[in-house]
Amino acid sequence: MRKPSIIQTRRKHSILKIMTTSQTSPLLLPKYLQEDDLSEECKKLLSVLPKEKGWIESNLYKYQGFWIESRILQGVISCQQQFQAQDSDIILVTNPKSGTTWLKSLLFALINRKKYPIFEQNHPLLVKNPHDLVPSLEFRLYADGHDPNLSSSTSPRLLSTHLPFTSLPNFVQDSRTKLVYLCRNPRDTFISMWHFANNLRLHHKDTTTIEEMFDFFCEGVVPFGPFWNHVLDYWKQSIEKPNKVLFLMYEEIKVQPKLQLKRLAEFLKCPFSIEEENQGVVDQILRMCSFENLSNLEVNKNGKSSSIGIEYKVFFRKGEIGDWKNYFTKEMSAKLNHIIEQKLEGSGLRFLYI
Ligand code: PAP
Repeated sequence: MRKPSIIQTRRKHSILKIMTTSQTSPLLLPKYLQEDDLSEECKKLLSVLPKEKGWIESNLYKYQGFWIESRILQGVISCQQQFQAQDSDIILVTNPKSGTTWLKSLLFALINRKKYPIFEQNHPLLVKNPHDLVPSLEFRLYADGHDPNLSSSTSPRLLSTHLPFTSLPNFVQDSRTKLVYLCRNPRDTFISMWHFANNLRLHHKDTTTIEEMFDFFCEGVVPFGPFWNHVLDYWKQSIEKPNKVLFLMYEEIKVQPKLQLKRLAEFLKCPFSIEEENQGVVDQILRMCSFENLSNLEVNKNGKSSSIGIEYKVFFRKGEIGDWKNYFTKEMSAKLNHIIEQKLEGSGLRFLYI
């Protein structure tokens, strides 16, 4: 007989925890996690979706094969129904905690380098958080269920999503919209997610352990997970449609930043000229978007998102490769090695520096 999965064995335990955390006032939660203003359609759907313990909010729900928090579901459905992609759109896609904030800043600086010379006083990246410059479809633009009317936005529109490939709005798949996918090794992604969730969960009295959340991660029960399906679907698309999907890795950008930024620029058809290279524009962009620079800006140290109600500083922790080594036990490492081997087999994809 098959051993009961961690999900089954912990279900009873989860329900008890959910009851405890749901007693906390929703007013203490970040705005985007408050469930009280969900549409009736969304509430109805939630009542029939499979449910598990959430990382930040009480619950995660399984929708179209991936796990999602209730409030985000509304934004997902709305953008799936209403978003009309344009051929010139550029959409950044990531698993949460794969370096989204960093790549948003790089994309914005790169695409707008003529309009906003790098490091010029009042450059938007020096006074705004990258999430406000490259808005998320499901967290931001469609979060309240309404069509935000993006028709007047300047082209190219820079947007982002955490949606798995198969759940992207049809228009995105059918158009010439470019997708920039950023992947990070699962160990650091998990640790980053663990810290992020702890930060936002501080308001609840919760005693979730790292081992428990690690087991959920391995089972695929993590926002927008399973992690593997997310990464592998975009990996395959990047091989099949190299002009539509660019697959980048956090670790590669860390190790060869110039090379990867130039790759990104070429993919987006805005390569650096020799003149720009001689003037040091590539280095300037990398410096402006570095962890050191962004995390020390006033907006990112003390600012807060008005739309999603989260302090920007939670998006900047360490920004390093290999922090997982400070947390993983030998058992966790062996378990993840085994899963990685199984999941990536035959795909040609390899996680770096793990
Ligand atoms: P999101 O998917 O919720 O938007 P995301 O930006 O992907 O979050 O995750 C934040 C991670 O990116 C943090 O990683 P850590 O927890 O391992 O430290 C954060 O430190 C890292 N990060 C943010 N900005 C940068 C940057 N400029 N360079 C490198 N890493 C960064």
